[in-house]
Amino acid sequence: MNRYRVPIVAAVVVVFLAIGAFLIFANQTKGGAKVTINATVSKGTSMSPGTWTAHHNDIVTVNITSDMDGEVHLHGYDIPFETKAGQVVTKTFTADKTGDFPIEWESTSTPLGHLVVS
Ligand SMILES: [Cu+2]
Repeated sequence: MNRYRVPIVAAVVVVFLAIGAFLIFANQTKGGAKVTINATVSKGTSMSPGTWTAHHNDIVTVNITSDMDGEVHLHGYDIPFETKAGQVVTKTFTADKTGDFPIEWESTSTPLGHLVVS
């Protein structure tokens, strides 16, 4: 028997374990990605897209364009977007809370959609 065989097999096993551990670790740390959401609000009554999605700890940038002045309010994160007709309002935040968070046209409490952080 080749006396180098055992160390070689051991080295191969170690490499495979390291790759496996890396892949498991990479999966567990999913999140932290940069996510951009471009939303359009019409007449303070509807929004497209109505559902915003992100993973836990993603860095979320939201660009909202409204055809009316007013406030779009993201509940849970409690972020107000003060819109001016025809202008883009941009806010960036870390999705550090999981759940389903309502988004509304604040002055009339009209539901526009929701943010889902999984
Ligand atoms: Cu509100």
